[in-house]
Amino acid sequence: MELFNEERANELLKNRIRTSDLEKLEYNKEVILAGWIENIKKMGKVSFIILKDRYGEVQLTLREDVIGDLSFIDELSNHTFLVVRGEYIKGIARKWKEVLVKELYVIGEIAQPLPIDPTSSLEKRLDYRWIDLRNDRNSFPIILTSDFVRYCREYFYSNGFVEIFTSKILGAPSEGGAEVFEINYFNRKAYLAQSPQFYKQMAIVAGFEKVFEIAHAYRAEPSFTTRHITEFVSMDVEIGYITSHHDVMDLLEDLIKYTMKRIKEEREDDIKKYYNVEINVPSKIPKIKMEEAYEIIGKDEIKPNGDITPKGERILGEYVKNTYGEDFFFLIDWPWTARPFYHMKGEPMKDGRETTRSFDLIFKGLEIVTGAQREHRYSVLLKQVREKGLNEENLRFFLDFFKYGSPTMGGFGFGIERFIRQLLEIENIREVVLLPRDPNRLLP
Ligand code: AMO
Repeated sequence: MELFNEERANELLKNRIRTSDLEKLEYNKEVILAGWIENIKKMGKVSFIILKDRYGEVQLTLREDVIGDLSFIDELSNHTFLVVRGEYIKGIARKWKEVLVKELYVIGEIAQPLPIDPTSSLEKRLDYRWIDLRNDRNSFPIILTSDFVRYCREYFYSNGFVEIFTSKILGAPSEGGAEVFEINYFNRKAYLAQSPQFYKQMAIVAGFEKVFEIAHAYRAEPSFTTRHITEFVSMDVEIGYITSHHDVMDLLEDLIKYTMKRIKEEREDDIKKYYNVEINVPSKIPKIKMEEAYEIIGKDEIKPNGDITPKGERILGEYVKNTYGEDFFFLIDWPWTARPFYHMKGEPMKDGRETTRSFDLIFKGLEIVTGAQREHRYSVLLKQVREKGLNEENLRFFLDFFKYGSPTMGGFGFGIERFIRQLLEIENIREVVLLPRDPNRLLP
């Protein structure tokens, strides 16, 4: 049998079905399948190939009395891409559906040997991500991310949101000077957006009432942790005419409940199969004030500016799980010293420390969202810029947004990779990303 015939292979590909489509077919039908070889078993006059595509696996049975000499099998190896025509038969294999091959062509040859195997380190797997992701467990977080983003869009579109696309090339850093990538923009300094913060707020000033954006954000985060990448997908929301940050939390809680329900409906079995994790749709997301949190975690887990350590987040996560049985909670009313200038100030703490109308959402002990009511009053905002010791001129364009009137507003930034990581209880955030970027990793 000739293994290479581009014209015939292309002809077959036009009528190709997915391996999972076999479920809907009756036996003895002719089918055309394509995919890569997962395994080859040579047995003499009858041989077997396990063919895999994104949707499943099928056993190809090759019989000498049907297609002649089988010696061509020696030229095939695992991961060779094939297209085959054959008959869907009621085979004897229990694990696989079976197709008796009538025609078989190679559509993609492989270089030997394969550079990775299931025991390879994460770094090595990421070097050869395109092969790594042929594995169903490894590709699942990417597919789940796609589902999750779709559920979010369902929610936003059915609740009157406008999807916006803000520029990722900025004239001034969007979240302060540290951790910003500087770029050369026609011999001027520009910066990659750390978040769409300023522009989503501008959209609200411009009269849009509810906006969202799902897009990359960039942070020159030099730390090598399992929860930071230099390029992440931020789901940003901003809404107008709010009365406090609690209105923003109500929206986020509703979004979490909706999307967790959709994940449970459509993906519970796969999540169990690949990651052995249960999906708990929250019934009520508890709120803990920062000043209460300080008492729960103890002094060692509080940073000088009033922020808390990752260990502090985990302690609180366990406290909430034990007290309320929930995986999510809001950590609210953060001290002014730990929040950016654009957050609106709130009621002082018992000890007189200034707070902000802000929150984080913690999921299984890790921050996945930051949000707040924004300061929309021009003179107060200007005062806050000065209080933080920031360069007023660099922020002039942003301050100007508020000079000509503005509604009250608030919103949040939601780290999609962090959410998926926590949901599947994956060790390293890089495993959730198609092509993660970190200080060492620029290729592939
Ligand atoms: P913040 O800086 O807390 O807030 O970012 C929001 C969320 O984005 C995710 N995130 C990251 N994920 C992976 N790698 C990183 N390096 C990384 N940095 C941030 C986290 C985090 O909770 N403008 C505000 C949001 C707002 O107030 O609307 C902001 O950017 O999940």
